[in-house]
Amino acid sequence: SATVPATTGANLAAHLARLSGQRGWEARAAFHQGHRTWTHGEVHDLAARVSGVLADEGVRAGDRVVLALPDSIAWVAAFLGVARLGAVAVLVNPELPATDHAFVAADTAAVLCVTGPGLEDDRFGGAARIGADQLLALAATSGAAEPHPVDADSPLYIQYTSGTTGPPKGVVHTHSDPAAYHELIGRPLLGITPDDVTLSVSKLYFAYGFGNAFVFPLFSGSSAVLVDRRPAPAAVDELVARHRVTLLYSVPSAYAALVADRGSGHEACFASVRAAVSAGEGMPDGLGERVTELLGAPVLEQIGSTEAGHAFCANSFGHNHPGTVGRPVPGFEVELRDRAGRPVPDGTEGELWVRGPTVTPGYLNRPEETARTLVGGWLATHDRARREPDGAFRHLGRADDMEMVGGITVSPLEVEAVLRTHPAVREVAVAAVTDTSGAGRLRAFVIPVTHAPDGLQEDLLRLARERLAAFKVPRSVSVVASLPRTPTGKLRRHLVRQGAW
Ligand code: 3SK
Repeated sequence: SATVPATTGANLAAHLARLSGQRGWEARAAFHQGHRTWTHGEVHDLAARVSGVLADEGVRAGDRVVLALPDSIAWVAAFLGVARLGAVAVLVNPELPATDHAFVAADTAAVLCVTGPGLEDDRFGGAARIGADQLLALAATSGAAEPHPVDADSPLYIQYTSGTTGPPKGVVHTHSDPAAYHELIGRPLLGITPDDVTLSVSKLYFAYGFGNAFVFPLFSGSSAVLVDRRPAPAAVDELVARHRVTLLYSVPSAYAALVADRGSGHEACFASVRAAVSAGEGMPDGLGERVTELLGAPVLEQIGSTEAGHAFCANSFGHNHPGTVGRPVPGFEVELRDRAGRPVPDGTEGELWVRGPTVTPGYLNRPEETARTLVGGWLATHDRARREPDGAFRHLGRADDMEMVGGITVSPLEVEAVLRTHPAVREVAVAAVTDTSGAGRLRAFVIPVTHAPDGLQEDLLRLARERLAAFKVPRSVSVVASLPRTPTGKLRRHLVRQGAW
């Protein structure tokens, strides 16, 4: 950026507003919330006036502003309003406990927090606070602030990611990243056009949801349905039918819930869907076929990370290899390395390392973590995978997923795959849980399809004994109502190990 002068053209909010005008999208639907639709023109006009309110509240270029509110038009306008000022939006889950919000506000030294309902307390420490409703009410009579000139690599937003240990880390992304998500993934791989309608089960404050339901619609002139909470299966049916959704983005556990309790075959409410994108973790065997049967559309699996910004491997209509996360997104390089960071021979399992245009410049305030994770421009994802002959990657779990039981390493994914073949099992997680003697014992936790049939636990243990080596057979099986997952659907195996969720 030293040689590229800062311009308002590089400012994401200014760029998107101009794009909408140039392409004639002003009167087209951009976001649907409840029974109201906002057009692209209305969104950019509202965002410009929100930037005026934020400037009046004292927000300046480079300041951090926490957005702690559910997916809504207020979220969209606040993000673009912050971007227009050259300030940095900090995206957080509004449902986090107060201590987590306090941590994020302090870590980012936020000047202002835009909050949703129920967050009126003083959890954000010294930062000022404005409610989303008040922000929109003030915007109704406010003028717009001028877009602030920025470099393409000026920070635009920060998302938090939790490691297996230590506090969450703030991942920084820049003003040029969203255009790259669309130019590398949304347009070429998903073929998004102005006629598409998106429903993303993953929320806007996550990397997956941010690209799906905010970036792609604004860069393509299409629209997205915004829902404040993760929709239950019946709500997905209703929203897809009402808005004639064409692109459904979800995660394997939510797809499993969507297909559960249904007969076989296609259901008419899904007639508009042209693709079901899945990320967050691998699709269990057989689930992709059941989703395709129900929706009448292909399942396109992909993998990404908060640090990469969006997907770095993806299937597409032109090349869909079920059971894999697809080939590297053109523009990204992907390598498999061993634990020491050396490339592994083709066909062998290794850890995924990624290099590409949207990889984060680093973690906020964490130089050591940044140096460990970003080595020579390559991002260590800690995902294990194997390259298939067609160049697609088969995801084999997290590098930190292996369990030690009696001094022997066990892949919980292998045990889970066996237990999942039982027709009464909807979801399963296996982990080594420390017992009162201090020893790690393999334990399985299952969510049944409906209610647990009599003798389910004994059946599952019998199945495990038949199919697995003795040291891989769980000591016990517990029926649970939920499993600890990130909102993008990844299992929080460290919480399963602690038996605490
Ligand atoms: O969780 C993922 O694998 C993912 C996929 C696409 C975009 C972003 C993310 C985090």
